[in-house]
This record gives sequence, structure tokens and C-alpha cells, in this order.
Amino acid sequence: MRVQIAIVGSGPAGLLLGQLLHRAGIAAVVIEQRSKDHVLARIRAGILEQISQDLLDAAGVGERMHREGLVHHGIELAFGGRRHRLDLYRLTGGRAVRVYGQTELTRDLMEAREAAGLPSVYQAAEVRVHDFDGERPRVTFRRDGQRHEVRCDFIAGCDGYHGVCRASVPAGALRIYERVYPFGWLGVLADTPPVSDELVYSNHERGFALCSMRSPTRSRHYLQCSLDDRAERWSDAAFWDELRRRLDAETAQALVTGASIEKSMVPLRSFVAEPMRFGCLFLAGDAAHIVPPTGAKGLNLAASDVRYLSRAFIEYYRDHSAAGIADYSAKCLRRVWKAERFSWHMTSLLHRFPDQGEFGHKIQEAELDYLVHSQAAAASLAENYVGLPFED
Ligand code: RFL
Ligand code: PHB
Repeated sequence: MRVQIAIVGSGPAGLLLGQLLHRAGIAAVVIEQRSKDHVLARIRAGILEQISQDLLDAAGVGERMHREGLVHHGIELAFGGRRHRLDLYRLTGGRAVRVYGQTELTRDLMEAREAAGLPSVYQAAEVRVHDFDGERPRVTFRRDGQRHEVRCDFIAGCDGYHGVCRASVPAGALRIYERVYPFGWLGVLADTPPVSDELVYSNHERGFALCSMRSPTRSRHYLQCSLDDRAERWSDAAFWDELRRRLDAETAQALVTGASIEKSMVPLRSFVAEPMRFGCLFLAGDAAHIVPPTGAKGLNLAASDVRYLSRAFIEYYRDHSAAGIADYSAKCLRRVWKAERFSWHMTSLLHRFPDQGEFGHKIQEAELDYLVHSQAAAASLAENYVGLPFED
């Protein structure tokens, strides 16, 4: 098989890139190691910045997001037994975020790809990328016992943190920056109404908690937990009890409990691999960087990489210019590091760290108090939360 772009991975980054390229008349194939159902069963992110929404519109898949996604004009911070609202809309001069689950967005993109009859390979085994430092890169894989080869101009490595693309780059060519946090998040999805119209981020002495949602009838909650904890060890009753204890009285009272649909644990990590391009191989999304989920930036950063990458490819084929390709890594990384900073900062502000001591706790309290009483501090958080503007 011969295509212009071989996309490895059918997460949000790979699928969105495929759709944007298709609309520009560029031929791509998506190669994914898992099944469609497996990809769709992963419950992950839930908050879309405006730029991610705009990109879904540009890809022609925004219709259901506009219909079903919930626009949020604010978030709530709970600490010291009270809830404080940050009015994102007012603080940013009219910007907001939209609650729309990664599962839904992935489904919309998969359906659009299928409807357009675009080539995708699911359950591809032994996916390997070759010769990306030359001019004839290839991707090989096995499917139904047969070996396949895709020849292409460029490879887009959209295969997530554990993927094969970053791992195939010679170690000396990569610089890794990493911070592993001494805790994880335990997440529960349930068909219960959300506690509030907006997300509640809670800093509590027992640990961080987040009350989020997927719809007016489906809630998503998280608890800070220790790294050696396991989701299976938590009964639904134990989860709801612990969540209630970490919320202010008003929120705790509004909490409606019910059977969980999904329960999972995720460790928290900050990670950046530099650069994001090696010859004809481009890394995008989680393949290149990870943020702790506290700032809701993971999925949005994947979308922002794809925006730069799709433009670079379109410029290359339409205008015969390699400028976007040459700038890809540097442009992405400027945005990536700002999101890394914000995600690290939100994580540091809201979680209890084993070694923070009384001093560290007092500093957190002071900063939270500053945030809700200073227009300047609140505006800075709000600007980052709704997403920094693009610098093209
Ligand atoms: P994805 O979604 O991981 O997709 C990568 C795809 O590549 C496939 N793959 C391969 N395909 C072919 N060959 C190989 N060798 C392959 N290896 C892997 C995988 O099966 C997969 O289908 O990366 P992408 O597209 O960059 O999208 C990024 C987002 O998924 C990610 O940033 C967010 O979901 C991060 N994240 C969260 N972000 C938030 O903003 N809020 C959250 O609440 C939130 N929760 C999460 C998360 C990430 C998690 N991970 C990665 C463990 C919860 C979890 C559990
Ligand atoms: C989610 O709904 O899964 C979610 C929302 C906000 C975050 C992280 C996760 O900061």
C-alpha cells in the first residue's frame, strides 16, 4: 500500500489528523493495534477548549458535540469547608470550555472516517516504523497472519505514551523531561446526576477530589489515591464515602450515589520528549508528552499538535513549502511547555503531597485564598484553563 501519510494510532490525535488531511485531499491510512471497541471503551478526558472544538468543526465532526456537549462558564474550587466559583467567562472576556467525553469525540471521528470510506487497519500486530531518517519511510505490521507494508512520505506517530514511534527513535536523539507524582487518581463513572452544574475541584486534608460529569445524568468523579492502590480494592460504597468526606458540606449533601459503570486508576506524570520530529517521523499527542489530568489539558494538547501538523502537511503538498514541517517541533513545544507548567501548577496547588509538611500546606491555603480574592490571579488561572490563544 502507498499513501502520503501513515498515521500510527487511532486515538483522538490520529483520528483528528486523518479527518483534517482527508478534507484537504491528502491520502492517509490509520494503523491501530487495538480493536475499535477497545479504543471506544477507554474512559478518559472530558473537557474541550475552544480551539479543540474549532478543530472538530474544521474536521466536519462537530455537530453532535454542539448538540450534546455542555458549555461551562465557570469552575468551582472547594477548600477550607467552602466552595468558591471562578467565573471563567467573565475573567477571560467571554471564553468557556465544553464538557464532551473523549469516548464520544472518538466515536464521532471513527464514524466520519468510516462514512468517507477512508482506510483504517485495526488489530494490527507488530507495528514497526522504518527508514524515517531517509526519504522512503515505511510502516509494517501483521494482520490475520499476513505481513503488510505501507510506503509513505511521512509517518505521524499518534500512538500514545506506550507506542512504538517514540520508542523507535535512537535514544541519543531524544531528550526526556519527566516528573512522576507520588500519587494517582481513582476515577468512577456513574449514571448519577452531577453534584453541581460546574466542575468542583477540592483541596482537602484527606486528599484531592474532583466532581466532573459527562451529561446531566452521568457523573465522573476522581479521588487522589496512593500509587500502590488498586481500583478493584474500592467498593462503590467506599468510593462514595471517601468522596463525601473530601467535599464541603453543601457539595457533600448534593452528592447522589449509585452503581459505578467504570472504575479505574491512573498514575500522575509530567513528561516531554524533545524534539517532536525526526526526519519523516512526527510525534503528536501523548506519544510526545503527558500532563497530569488536573488541568484538563491532555486531549487539548493532542488537538493543538494536530492543528500544527495538519497545517504543515497541507502547506507541504499544496504550497510546496516545507516551512511548517521545519517549525513543527518548536511551535508545538512552546505550547506544550505552557500546558505542562499549568498542569503541574494545578496539581501542586490541589493535591496533598506526602512530604509537603505544615509549611507546604499553609502555602497552598494562601495561594487558594489569593486566587479567589485577586482578579489578576484568577484571570491567569482562567486564561490557562480555557486554553491559551494560538501564536501562529
Ligand atoms: P491515545 O488516546 O493514547 O491514543 C493512542 C492510540 O495509539 C494506539 N497504539 C498503537 N497503535 C499502533 N501500533 C502501536 N504500537 C500502538 N501503540 C499504541 C493505542 O491503542 C491508542 O488507540 O493518545 P492521543 O491520541 O495522543 O490522545 C491523547 C489523549 O488520549 C490523552 O491526552 C488524554 O486522554 C489524557 N488523559 C486525560 N486527559 C484529560 O484532559 N483529562 C482526563 O481526565 C484524562 N484522563 C488520560 C486520562 C489518559 C489516560 N491514560 C493515557 C492512561 C486517563 C487515562 C487512563
Ligand atoms: C473529566 O471529566 O474526566 C475531567 C475533567 C477535568 C479534569 C480532569 C478530568 O481536570
